[in-house]
Amino acid sequence: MNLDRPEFKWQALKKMVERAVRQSPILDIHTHLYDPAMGELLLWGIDEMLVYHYLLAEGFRHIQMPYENFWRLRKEEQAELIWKELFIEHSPVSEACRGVLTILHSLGLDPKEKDLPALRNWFQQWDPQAHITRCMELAGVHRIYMTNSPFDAAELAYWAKGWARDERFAAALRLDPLLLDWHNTAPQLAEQGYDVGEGLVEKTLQEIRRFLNEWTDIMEAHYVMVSLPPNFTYPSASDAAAILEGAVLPHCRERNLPLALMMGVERAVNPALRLAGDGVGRADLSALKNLCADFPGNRFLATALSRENQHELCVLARKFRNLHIFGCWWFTNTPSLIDEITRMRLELLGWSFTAQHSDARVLEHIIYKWQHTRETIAAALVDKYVDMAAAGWEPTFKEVQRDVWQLFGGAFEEFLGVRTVPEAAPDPIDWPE
Ligand code: HDL
Ligand code: ZN
Repeated sequence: MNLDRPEFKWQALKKMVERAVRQSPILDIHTHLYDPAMGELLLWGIDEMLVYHYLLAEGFRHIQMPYENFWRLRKEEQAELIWKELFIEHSPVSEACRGVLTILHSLGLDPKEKDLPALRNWFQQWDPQAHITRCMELAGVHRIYMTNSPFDAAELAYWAKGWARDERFAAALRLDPLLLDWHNTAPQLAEQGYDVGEGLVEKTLQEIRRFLNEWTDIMEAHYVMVSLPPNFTYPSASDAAAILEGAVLPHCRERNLPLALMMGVERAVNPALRLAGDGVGRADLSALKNLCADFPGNRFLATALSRENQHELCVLARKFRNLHIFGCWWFTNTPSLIDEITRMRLELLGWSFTAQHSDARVLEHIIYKWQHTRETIAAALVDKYVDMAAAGWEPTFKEVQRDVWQLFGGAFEEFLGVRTVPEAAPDPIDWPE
């Protein structure tokens, strides 16, 4: 028996690391959640959880009806079908299924409850504000970064009215239509009063910068973001490259904002699945390398959707200190890949990365995505600290707290150059021993 294994010789160290990971506050730097003042945009409750596009993709593997027939069903009917196929007739083994179990269990509900209407009644009793606070407390999340699009009609209606912001919800300015579909987006900017023509001449690029400045101010955006297809290249003669060079990157330098590149998503691989129809492709990371090298005055956040990109992404982060990599995004947000990717990052980058973002689309998602991530990352960190201890370097609890906070928001704050944890939150490393 190897008494050097954590469960024996390093029992105290193992428990200390698990406690620090369990307790750490979290900045959730990319989600699709919204400030509670944005009403119906913030999804929550059992039906939204069950029609989450991750579960729809898995449910469609059992549901034989034509896709269009499914889409014509009411949301409650869609949820009933998913519940039947993935939780009653099959054990809920997938990560997204287990997520529903974790949420129900954390909220004190019985995950083996067969009666969906009873669960529905339970959620409907909650006041949204109280439910948000409860979910954030259960998840240990101190700040939620939204994905805010000035091209989304539903969202525009709220920005037009304005409201007293909930400081727990920070904004990020999403630019996919501007960079990836300029031909159809130019008229939208023109309608909003920007003097843009189809040609990306200097006047148009200046007007795009005015658009970016105004939306950065309206949203109080903390970073700018775009998702990119696997075949995105830079440099190139594309509209995206011209708009990046002539407007977005100068804007980010002027406003001291990082640009987040989310690489390797192939949209609408199966359009019939709607939001569940996007796929993954290995991205050409030379685009990221060239952007980091050509624009040393810009800071880049980056995450890659393909497992095959992860090692190259780590090595790029070693080469460019204006690059900060984050998260196990979407199809890599599974225990086996979070474990593999996090260990790779710790071994190549130390603490200078952000381990995870939830990508939550439904409020309760933050409960499962962060509980599962904390479990997986704690196991990896125990091994790493045991390795250090075995070489004579045993950490104090405060050192572990400091390190863990780096992975869950501290490194991101350093990269942003600002403390973003709300003042009301406890100082991330001032916990009781
Ligand atoms: O482009 C993105 O931000 C992705 O996260 C998509 O929204 C995707 O549908 C998703 O929710 N992934 O988790
Ligand atoms: Zn997302």
